[in-house]
Parts: sequence; structure tokens; C-alpha cells
Amino acid sequence: MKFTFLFVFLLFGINIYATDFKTSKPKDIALAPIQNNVRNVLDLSGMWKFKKDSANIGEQQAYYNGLTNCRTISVPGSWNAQFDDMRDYLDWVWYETDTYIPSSWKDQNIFIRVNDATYSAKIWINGKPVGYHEGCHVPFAFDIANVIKWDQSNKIVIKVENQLSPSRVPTGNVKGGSLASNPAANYDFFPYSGLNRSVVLYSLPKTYIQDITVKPNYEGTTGLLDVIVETKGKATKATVTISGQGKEITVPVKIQNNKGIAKVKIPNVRLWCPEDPYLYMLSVSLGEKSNPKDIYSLKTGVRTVSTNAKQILLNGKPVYLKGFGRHEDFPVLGRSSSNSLIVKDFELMKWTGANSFRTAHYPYDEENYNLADREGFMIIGETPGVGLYFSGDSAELKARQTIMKQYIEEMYLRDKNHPSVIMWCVANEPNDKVALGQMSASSKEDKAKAEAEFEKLFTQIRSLDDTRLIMYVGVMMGPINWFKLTDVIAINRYWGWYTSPGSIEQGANTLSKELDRLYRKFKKPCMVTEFGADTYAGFNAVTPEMFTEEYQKEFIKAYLDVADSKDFVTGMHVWNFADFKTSQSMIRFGGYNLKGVFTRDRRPKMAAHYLRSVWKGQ
Ligand code: GCB
Repeated sequence: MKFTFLFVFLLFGINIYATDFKTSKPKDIALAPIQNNVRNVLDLSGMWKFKKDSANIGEQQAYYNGLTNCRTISVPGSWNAQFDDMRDYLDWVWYETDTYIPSSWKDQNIFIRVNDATYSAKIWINGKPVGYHEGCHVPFAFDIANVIKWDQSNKIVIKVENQLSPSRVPTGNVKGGSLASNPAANYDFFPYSGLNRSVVLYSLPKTYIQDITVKPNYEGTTGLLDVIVETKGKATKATVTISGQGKEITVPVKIQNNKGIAKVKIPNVRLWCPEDPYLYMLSVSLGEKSNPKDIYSLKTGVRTVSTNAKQILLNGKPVYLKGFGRHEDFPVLGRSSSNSLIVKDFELMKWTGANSFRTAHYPYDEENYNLADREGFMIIGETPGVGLYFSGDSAELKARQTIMKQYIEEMYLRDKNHPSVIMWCVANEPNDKVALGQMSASSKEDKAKAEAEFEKLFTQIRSLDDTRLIMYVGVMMGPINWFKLTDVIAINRYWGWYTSPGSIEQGANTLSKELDRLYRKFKKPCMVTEFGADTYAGFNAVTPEMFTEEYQKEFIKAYLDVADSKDFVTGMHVWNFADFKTSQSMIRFGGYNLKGVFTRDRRPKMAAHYLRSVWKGQ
């Protein structure tokens, strides 16, 4: 009897929990909040209240009604970087801020958008449960109209934690790897936690444009855009307007079942490319153009991306990717956003002559993509799928696959209209072994299963996007056959660093032979997405020696020379743009990966000058 009661209570309790905290709908992040006549944005960046909850008692003690005995934190910001006593802390914390909402927002849809809560977040507004989201470096949004108070301040409380687990992506606390690190992340960057990006409130009209997808193409000199408009609420028509080159083209769209497509033709189209990153303004108005229910505008470019057997083609012409794998990482900021840092990094990349970068190992703050569109940088947009493996415990694998599918959808929805994004990278160094550093191969059966699971992610992204190239990045000694799935063979290689240490010549030889083998087998363009050497700035030697600036320069030179000797190599990305923080481990001096060609505070090492001489001829 007692047990039945307990069972019913638990079931009921779980039910309430599940329904009170909605999970976010990826479609709600498709369009970044903007300010115009009919839409509003309220940025909540600033000083928030903050409280650690190591015993996880906050919900029981109703912290969501207001935090007491708390400290102050900057949002955006990573708590590990702001508080020295919380550097390695990854468990529960609470954030709180208060805000008025303008009364002019009454009778509108009102949403909260969190641009990154690493790793999971639960939101309450005015003590009422709003929503729950898992996953890092991708935004999520919730409709909050029913919990808002007018003419008084609203209390927004967010509980976050960043526990490392084999059921999460990126993975952590995976048993069986040979390299221990603290915190036990199974990836080589620090698990910076918390509200790393801004939190905003925004209003949308009752009937609104929920998503716009631009699929660019051209024939001869005519640009051909498919503009897919998706709406919420009752609407039967919309207008798509493209402006650019002093002209305006307007196409009416019939909306049926909340969806419509405009086929736009742009005569004498000006194509987007790094040398001339021309952007058109695309504007969609819903309803009558003279009195629209909603308006959304975004900048976009017209370009195509394809391959032949040896090269990546942008607008049908070969393009060579010169650039870097980067990280969002800086002293004090941790992994949090700073527009000054984004501008600085772009300026330095331009100074080296780079034309591209990969968002290793997660989608970056959206301003990176806006700036890349404007400055003509080509982006390989990567999911947070790092440390991915497709074997071991099946419940954990299922959880990883679920979050990966969510990441792919969220990344695609957020970034799909940027002409700068030319490729999607499904994962960095996915493996069929249980953990990075574990050398024993899994059984043949396990390998086949792993490949089938990995292929599902490729199928998903290909079904979403047929306007970009799809690839993943292969690890040293990883499964070769998986390259059959990709458009471009991308490899991370450290021959002459992690193997044959101290011998650049041997390393370059191994690379050369391997590239030839890969090309012979797959006949696809190849690129090296990572290569580099840890380098302590100011450490020098007459004869290059590991960790000196000379060794890094010679290492990079040798790899670039190998690439130059092969016409099927379509790009070289140095690892890394700048030194970055990692967990502590035997191979990370001071808890840093020092493979940057710039220091963590953005001073050039010898290799940066060398790259400038090669890529810019200066
Ligand atoms: C890799 C990883 C990257 C590491 C790098 C290194 O292959 O993709 O996350 O930081 O090697 O320096 O070891």
C-alpha cells in the first residue's frame, strides 16, 4: 500500500516536473532577434547575482524565488575564469537578474533567448518554471509571455551545471583513455562553464516569421535564390525583397500551411567571394507590404560551393583554404564572447593572409559569422562533436547520438544563411575506439556498428543542406573508411610532434606518403585541418628543437611544402591560431596548449611572421 502510494506520487511528481519545464524547440532559434518597427530586443548582459550550489539543494530551498548570500558575476562570462576558487568547479550554480519589460511589448509574443549555457540550464521567471535545455555553444529560446509581470521588475533565475559525462557531447569522464587530465574532459580545451554568451529577451508580433532559409545558386550571370519562409499564426501572403547594387527585386509569396517559397532572380548578380564579399539585403514582410504583420531582414550572399576530384570550388573556381583552427578562449573571458576580441582575431588573421578558419570545436558566437560574411572569410562550421566515439555502453551512445542530432539541427538553423559558411564539419576526430588515447581496436562488429551510427549524422546534415560541403575531421590512426562519407578529406596530423618527436623531416615524409595513399584510395580533395607544434614564446634555439619558435616555424614550413607538392591538397589550417587553456595534464605545460602562432594574449610568434610571408608575400 505504502509502495503504491510512493509509486503514484513519484509518477505524478515526475510528470509535473516534465511538463513544467518545457524543452526548447530548435525552430525558435532560427532567426536571431533583431530590432525594427515590429520586433524588439532587450539585452540582459551585465552584472548578475551568482551562487554556487555544490550540494544541489537550490531547488528544494526555492532559490528560484531569489538568491541570497550571493556574489556578482558578469554575463556573458565563464565562471571558471572570473572566480579563481571555482576554476575547476563544474557542478550546479545559480544566476539571477531582474528587469522591467516595456509595456509596449504587451500583446506580443515574448521570448527569452540564451545564446550559450554550458552545459545544461533550467530557467525560472518570477518563480515559475520556464524551460530546460541541454547542450553547449548553441542558443535556445522559450516563450515566456505567460510568466511576465507588467509595470514591475521580473526575476529571471537560471540554474546551470557543466558536469563531464560519457553521455554528453563533448564527452568527459570517459574511462579507458591513457591520458588523465583534471578536470577530466576528453577533449583538449578547458571546460569553461556557465552563461558564456548573452541572454536576451525579445518580442515578436502575434503573427510572425519563424524561419527564413536562403538557398543560393546562379546560372550564367543570373543569381537564383530560393527563399523559404516559415510562419507562425495566420498569414496567407508575404513579400520577399532583395536589395543590392542599387536595385530592388520584389517577389510575392503565397503562404500555405505556414510555409511559402520565393524564387528570386537577380540579373547581373554580384557573387560573394573572399576578394569581393558582396552582401545583399534580404527582407521579408508578412501580410500587406504597406501594413506588414512582421518584418525580418538579414544580409546574405550569392555563391556556390562544390568540388572536383582535386579542389574545393567556390563559384566554380578553385579556392585554397589558408587559415587556422581557432578557439574561443582568452584570459579572464574564458570562453565568453567579446566583440573586441572577435575584431582583434579577424584583424590578426587578415594580417597573416588567412582566408578561412574552422570553428573548432563548437559553433562560435554569431558575430564571428556576421563579420566573416562582411570580411570574406570562409568558415568550416563545426558541431560540438569532439571526443565522439561510437562504441561502449549503449545507453551512453544513445544519449550522445540524441544530443548530436540536436546540435546538428541547432547549428544548421542558426548559421544556415551565412555565405561565409562553406562547409559543415559533423565532428572532430570521431573514433570507433572507446576513448582518445586507447589503442586497442574494437571488434569488427563494433566497428561496423560505429560506422553505421556515424553515418546517421551525415545523412541528417545532408538532408538539411544541399548547398554546402559536408565533412568531418579524421584523427591520426583513426578509421579510414569513414572518409567515403565526406566531400573533402580532412585530417589532423602531428607526425614530427606526437610521433617521431624532434624529427620534422620524418614527420613531413610520413605526411606526404599518407596524403598520397588517401588520395589514391578516395580521389577527393584533401586538406590538413590541424598541424602544429607546442611553442613557448621567447624560447629559441639555433638548431630547431621542440618547443622553440624555430621548431614551430620549420614544422609549419615543412607541412606547407608537402601540401604545395600535391595538386589535390585544397587547404591547410594551422593548429592553432592562438595558445589556449586546457585541463591540467602531463602534456599540457601550465594547463595550456601552446600550439598557437599567437600567444594567448595575441602576440605573434616567429611562425605568425612566417605565415604572413607565405600567405601574404610580405
Ligand atoms: C587534435 C585535436 C585538438 C588538440 C590537438 C593537439 O587533434 O583536434 O583539439 O588540441 O590535437 O594539440 O593535440
